[in-house]
Amino acid sequence: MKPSHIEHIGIAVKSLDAAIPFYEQLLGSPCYAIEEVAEQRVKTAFFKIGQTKIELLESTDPEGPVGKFIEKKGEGIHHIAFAVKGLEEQLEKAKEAGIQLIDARPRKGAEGLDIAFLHPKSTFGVLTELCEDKNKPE
Ligand code: CMX
Repeated sequence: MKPSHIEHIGIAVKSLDAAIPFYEQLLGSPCYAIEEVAEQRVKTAFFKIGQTKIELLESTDPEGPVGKFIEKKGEGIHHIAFAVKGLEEQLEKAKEAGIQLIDARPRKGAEGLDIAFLHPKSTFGVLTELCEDKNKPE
């Protein structure tokens, strides 16, 4: 798939209000965006570190993916997201290679990116996201 870089690391937290000041201090830069992704039942907060972002995820519903994750495993790294080109073709290739897709087709995620998840059962236990920013100039 040859991703260009790690687009972001998603970290599940119980409270954005509690976690944001820590990450602002750790990274030495302010949280630059807070966005609710209603479809995913999360509220997200973003920080930049080089080309990569840290995405804090607070659940808005205990039955949503992050709510269930925190209930089962507690706070911590939830997923890793790789920036790819040609997401649709990459998903086809992943499927052909026998990787279990959570999203068979790209959908819209935070910050307007096209995203798709690969199942952690197929990726050595790490929930893996592929994403493409179609608005980014080449
Ligand atoms: N990382 C690693 N493993 C995970 C995981 C995660 N984030 N979430 C669940 N799992 C594991 C579970 O521990 C479980 O393993 P065992 O069978 O060994 O116990 C297995 O995956 C299945 O878990 P489950 O609880 O039965 O299934 P869920 O209903 O929780 O679904 C998953 C898990 C990954 C399919 C679901 O969370 C999903 O579709 N995730 C993609 C969407 C998402 O995470 N959205 C939130 C972020 C959105 C954003 O960034 O904008």
